[in-house]
Amino acid sequence: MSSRSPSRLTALNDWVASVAALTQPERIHWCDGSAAEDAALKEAMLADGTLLALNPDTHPGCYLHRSHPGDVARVEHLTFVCTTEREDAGPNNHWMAPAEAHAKMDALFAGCMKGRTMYVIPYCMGPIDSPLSRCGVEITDSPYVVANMRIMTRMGSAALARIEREGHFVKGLHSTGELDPERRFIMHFPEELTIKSYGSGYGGNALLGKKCHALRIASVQARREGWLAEHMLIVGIENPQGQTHYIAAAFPSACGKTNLAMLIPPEGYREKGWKVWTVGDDICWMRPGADGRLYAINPEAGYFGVAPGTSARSNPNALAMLDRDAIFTNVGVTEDNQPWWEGLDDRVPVTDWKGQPYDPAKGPAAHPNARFTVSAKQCPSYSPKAEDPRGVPISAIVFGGRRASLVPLVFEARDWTHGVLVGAGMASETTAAATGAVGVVRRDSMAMKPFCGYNFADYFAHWLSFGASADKLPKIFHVNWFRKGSDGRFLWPGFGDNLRVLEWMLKRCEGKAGAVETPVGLFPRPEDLDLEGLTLSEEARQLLFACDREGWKAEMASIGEYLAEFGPRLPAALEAERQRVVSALEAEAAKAAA
Ligand code: GTP
Ligand code: SPV
Ligand code: MN
Repeated sequence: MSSRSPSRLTALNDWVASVAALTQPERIHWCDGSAAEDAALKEAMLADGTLLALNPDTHPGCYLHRSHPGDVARVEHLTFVCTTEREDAGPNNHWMAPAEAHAKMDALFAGCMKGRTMYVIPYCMGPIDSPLSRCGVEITDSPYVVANMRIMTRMGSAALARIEREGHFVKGLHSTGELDPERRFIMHFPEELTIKSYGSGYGGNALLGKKCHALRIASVQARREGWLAEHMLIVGIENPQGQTHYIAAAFPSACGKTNLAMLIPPEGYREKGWKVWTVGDDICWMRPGADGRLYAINPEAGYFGVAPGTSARSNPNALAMLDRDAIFTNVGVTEDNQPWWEGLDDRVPVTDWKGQPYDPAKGPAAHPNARFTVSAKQCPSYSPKAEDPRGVPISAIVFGGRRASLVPLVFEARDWTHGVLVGAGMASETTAAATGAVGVVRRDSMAMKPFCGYNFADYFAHWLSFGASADKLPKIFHVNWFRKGSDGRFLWPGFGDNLRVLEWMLKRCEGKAGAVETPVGLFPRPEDLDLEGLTLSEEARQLLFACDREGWKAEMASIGEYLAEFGPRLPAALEAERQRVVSALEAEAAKAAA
């Protein structure tokens, strides 16, 4: 273990010293990211019960962590963007004045690490040698956070060397505190490239490289520097001719990014030679390259994935990477000490996520937001291009959400501006990834509602600006894997079969697939998709491909009300585009009536 601070990093050393003076830890440990350091930390966490070892024969190197039962997901109502001007945070964020927020947080942090070790974690988001990557340092008193950051980021000496070279980094200060929801805040200071998080040890609240840095802070930097920081998976689709095209897709939390990023092609596709390559499953940083295309990197090095629903049928790639060197948080365990969650298989667990004897009457064995943390390199479909410092060129951008009604399986935006409207207007049912009600439809522009570090009005303008600056932009699509039939069940089989939809998109990019123009966008007919080997009900064929004009009129009106919340700051071009769609719907209705 290295406990010496690096000498030539004045800004970093000064900040660490000032944090230590505030939090008063017993020890300071500079993380080097080594295997020995990881082993020693895990040893200590096993000793104090932070981690429980899982079955070493079936799951070598795997551990279970049970969080505090009141600390199981992101807390959007306690997450703030603290800009000098309230308007810069926008109606999409909770806001607090920076001075007030610092005072509030520093009062919580004062003396909070007494008797404990303060860990200093230098990390790099993105391949260590990529110009698209950015570094940060997280200070935390949680060894569980250190172990997760080691998997999720490029953590340790190499990152420190890059910070030393570049001289700047994002500062993140975290303490688990008392895990009291009344003393829990996740604060962002984009103008100072600083994050302060107190009172939660969970996921996006505590692993500050992820949502706090790579989305909320990075989105602000991206706007300033002409790139995009998005809540998107990145997947490569290799066709039987051996060409690989990359797709970036934004779905809200727990709406299918990890699953789409590592899908297994349907049998007929596999036989023909289709392959899928996973670049990233949650976050995408992209910028125009010299050739006018958008190039994307995955800033993360691991997956912090939803466990429930992951099975040999739904996501065999995920299952294959979870039998060694993984951390499971809030799952149940079987009699022989294997991790278990709802949807995995039909074994019956003995212990639930709270450590109580499993009793189905008392709720699920795994918390609905139970997660696994695992290195991306363990994924069988891990793309060889994922480490490419140049990133991968994006052919299509996809937006999508959980919509039980109205929204078809897939449609294409007519151009970039229309695509930005489609992304800005998207909505989805809320999930267990954040605390609060589940299943409520809300607008979640570009799946960034909880993650955009600035005013959405400015964010939409930033998206629109690419229409003029990059000349070989991806086509934009919208998908919905979650449309339900009259029996309340999903109409589309989803998972591997989603490749059928991706193939149509890539063919559209090459001008090789049909579509019908509607006021809402370009819709495939069932015969435009390869549905061979699938049995879809008549209702599914009807609803998945139909454009419900009346329903869309109401939807466009509702999107209008939503966009109006952003006031005069909303780009006029976006409202004009919405008007264009409304007019097209009305013109069609008038023609039908005539
Ligand atoms: P975050 O990590 O929270 O950002 O979530 P995510 O977008 O990566 O979602 P993930 O792929 O983990 O899927 C969340 C849940 O949706 C899981 O329970 C999946 O089984 C389920 N799911 C994913 N894809 C599909 C699909 O195509 N159809 C259906 N019906 N369910 C799906
Ligand atoms: C999400 O909620 O979108 C996640 C999980 O990916 S967390 O890291 O908690 O944000
Ligand atoms: Mn996510």
